[in-house]
Amino acid sequence: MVIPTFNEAMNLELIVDRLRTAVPEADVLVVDDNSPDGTGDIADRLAAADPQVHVLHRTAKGGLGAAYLHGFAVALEQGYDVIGEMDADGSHQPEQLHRLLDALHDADLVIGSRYVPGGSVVNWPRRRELLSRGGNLYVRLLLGMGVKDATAGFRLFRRHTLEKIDLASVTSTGYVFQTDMAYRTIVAGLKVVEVPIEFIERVRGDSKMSGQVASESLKKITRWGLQERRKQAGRAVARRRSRKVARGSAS
Ligand SMILES: Nc1nc2c(ncn2[C@@H]2O[C@H](COP(=O)(O)OP(=O)(O)OP(=O)(O)O)[C@@H](O)[C@H]2O)c(=O)[nH]1
Ligand SMILES: [Mg+2]
Repeated sequence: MVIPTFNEAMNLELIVDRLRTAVPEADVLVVDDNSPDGTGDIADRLAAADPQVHVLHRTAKGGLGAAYLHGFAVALEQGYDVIGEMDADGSHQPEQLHRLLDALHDADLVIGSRYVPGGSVVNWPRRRELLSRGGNLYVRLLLGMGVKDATAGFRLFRRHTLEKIDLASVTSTGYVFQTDMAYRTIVAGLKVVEVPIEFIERVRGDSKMSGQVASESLKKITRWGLQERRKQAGRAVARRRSRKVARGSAS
């Protein structure tokens, strides 16, 4: 499980302990962007005490996507067959990870989803939920993707899924990274399965959600959506042409 952290000193130890207790066979890789609050030192202490906990120190805050890409590269190199994502702030409950593991036998990517039946969000102000639901609706409409919670960050990838996606070409740094990865998985012809989870708003520490992160999402999703429409239009024209050719050669 890759856990990206930026200023999570108040959360990291508890979440790693919960994860190691809930799923003892899971190894943990904390990817810290040189947090000024000392999260990296806490991660080092946890790693020194537990051989299944590892830390990747990065030099500066580079965004969630960049941290995950770095973590994935390390996990792939180490030979892991299943590589997961989870937030450090307690929003994703390690005790529910088994739900994702159970679904993995029939999936290339499993998403812990707030918006499938049985999924829920605890303690979000109405505005925040509307923003998240609106964002997901926009993604579904523009990209024509069936995924209900494309922005969710509690996930399990099979190794071959990450190998099939061209990770070197992923440039999304903020939270749009999640949508980007789900979209690429589907475009690669692989299977995405959503399982319901209960998402709990962070209790301690500050959110890293910002206007810049939100506007990166909006811009990228709009661009991909337009590209998708152009591709669909291109395919329709090609189909019409080939029908004409077929008719022409038949007469
Ligand atoms: N390494 C690294 N981790 C990050 C960065 N930005 C966010 N994170 C981590 O990514 C996870 C999700 O970030 P949050 O701030 O909780 O974002 P969020 O869940 O959308 O926002 P809230 O709902 O307000 O908590 C947390 O574990 C953060 O510490 C970053 O630039 N670098
Ligand atoms: Mg959070």
